[in-house]
Amino acid sequence: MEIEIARVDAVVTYDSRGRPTLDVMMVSSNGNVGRYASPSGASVGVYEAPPLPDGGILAARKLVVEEVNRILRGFRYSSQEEFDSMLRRIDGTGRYERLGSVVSLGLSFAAADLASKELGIPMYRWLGGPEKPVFPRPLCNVLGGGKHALNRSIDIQEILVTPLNPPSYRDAYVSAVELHREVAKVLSEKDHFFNGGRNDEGAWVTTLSDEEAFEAVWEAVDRVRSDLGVKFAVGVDMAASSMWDPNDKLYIYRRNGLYMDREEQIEYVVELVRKYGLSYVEDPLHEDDFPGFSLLVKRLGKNVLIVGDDLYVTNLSRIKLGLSERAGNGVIIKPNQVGDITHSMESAREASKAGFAVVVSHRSGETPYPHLAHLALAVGADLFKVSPVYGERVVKHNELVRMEDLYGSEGLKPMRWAG
Ligand code: 2PG
Ligand code: MG
Repeated sequence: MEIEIARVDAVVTYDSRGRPTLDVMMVSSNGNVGRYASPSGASVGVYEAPPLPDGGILAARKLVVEEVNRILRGFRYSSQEEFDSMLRRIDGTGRYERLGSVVSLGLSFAAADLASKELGIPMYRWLGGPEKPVFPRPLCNVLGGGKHALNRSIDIQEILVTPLNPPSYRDAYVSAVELHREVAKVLSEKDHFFNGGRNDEGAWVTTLSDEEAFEAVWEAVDRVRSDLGVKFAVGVDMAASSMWDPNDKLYIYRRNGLYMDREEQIEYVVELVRKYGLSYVEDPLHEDDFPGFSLLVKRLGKNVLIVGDDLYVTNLSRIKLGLSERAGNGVIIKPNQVGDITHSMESAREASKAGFAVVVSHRSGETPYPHLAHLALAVGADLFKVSPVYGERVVKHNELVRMEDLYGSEGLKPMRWAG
């Protein structure tokens, strides 16, 4: 079945951090409406597609309401690939340098939303997912620092948890919310300055040191385990590109006052993993250090996921390079890093074919759309990296809970690497 576009429109709105984005609206000739607004990052990889065209957000809107609307009026598509290849033709640069990802991803997801409404099927089915999918596990930021907390909390950007034994997405999500709440209780006991403050993603911020923060999270994990019987794996996003000073070739831990060269950073990561029983480490090294990632896989990769975010920026050619060098054993998929759904799905499939774990992830500045949840189901993601609280995140977890209730599930993805 073909979907015929009657009209495309866009309104300048704001993401959860108050940065401008575009709420894109696509209307079919049958009168259905698809919508989406692209999110934004704070720890942005240098190889990401640019979010906005020259001229900023107003130029982005002008592009949609004038040029794109003119070209897409009357355009028909019967698959996401067909729509996204049209999008690439309109852009003409190969990486959305002219449109920017706010425009391209806004259109790509609006087209997917529209198609699922036209066909009366959930979006993950439109994207080729099975009727009854295997669900990812939630991977939730509970204690945060780095750029998401104005560098006034811990130096490590995120301490993350993932529930190991709940049988359903609903139970897994509920236990992650419980854990998030328990972390606050522990912080109010241990950190006299704790005032309930949270960062961009709703993770708690603290004046404790990085190491004390790990202790606090483990304390909360132990309590939830004895109260509810739920076990958790604990991990980190070091977001090391944000710490890296390319001139001095040092990683800078601003609050702890530490400076580490590459070898020291590697040893520090290994030490953290061993000392705090970490099962997940994202971006332990900066975005160009493919060999460093390979080294960490050799040393830790049997029981620990070493995941590239800024390293790969969801880009298929960078991922191919990393797969051949085993630079990591997991990859972050953030659709706005490459600007359309098709490219994101190709990257996820390629990585998962090579045995890499696929982690579909939110951005720190999000929008209140659930669509990312459908991408995770369609690619059979292992983990769904979205904070457990704040409306723009909750809506994504709730979508998975709803899909599980409505269409059933083949269970949750196994945690191959945890322990
Ligand atoms: C990350 C993300 C999400 P940002 O680094 O993984 O947590 O942050 O969107 O700021 O890049
Ligand atoms: Mg990251």
